[in-house]
Amino acid sequence: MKINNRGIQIISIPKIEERRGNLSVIENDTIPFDIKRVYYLYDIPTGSERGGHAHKDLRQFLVALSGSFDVVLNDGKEETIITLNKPYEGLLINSGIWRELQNFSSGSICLVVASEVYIEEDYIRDFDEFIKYVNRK
Ligand code: T46
Repeated sequence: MKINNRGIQIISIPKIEERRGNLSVIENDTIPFDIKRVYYLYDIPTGSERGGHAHKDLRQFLVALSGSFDVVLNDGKEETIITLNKPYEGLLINSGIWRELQNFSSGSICLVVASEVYIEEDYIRDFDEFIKYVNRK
């Protein structure tokens, strides 16, 4: 599964560097969807894994605000692992992509910018069901 195909893309976030420190901003023109929701994962215990699902419609943009973690992505055919570790770079995950987040470093924070509000019905939480869903499309 290639970066910059229809499924996933690394996007740079504008950075304003000053002697006082850096500031990065995500606006509607930074990512290719209107922002409807923002949430973040933090206080993640060592060895813990998040995700383990795909979305039917939701698009998301993930940023390692602090520390690092791996995102394992699967489009139903191929698997790709992306390490996020820069607060000025994010990973766009389009709909129909299975994702698992793992190898969180101590104190890491994962910011998620989402295209939709939370809807449980949008989730596919079973991998076999995901494969069937992808093959139907
Ligand atoms: C994703 C990864 C990166 C809510 O009530 N509202 C919300 O907006 C979200 C995201 C979750 N929840 C509830 C649902 C569950 O009871 O919070 C609980 C944990 O959710 P979940 O098991 O889905 O968390 P993760 O970290 O495995 O997955 C989340 C997102 O759900 C998912 O879309 O891509 O973060």
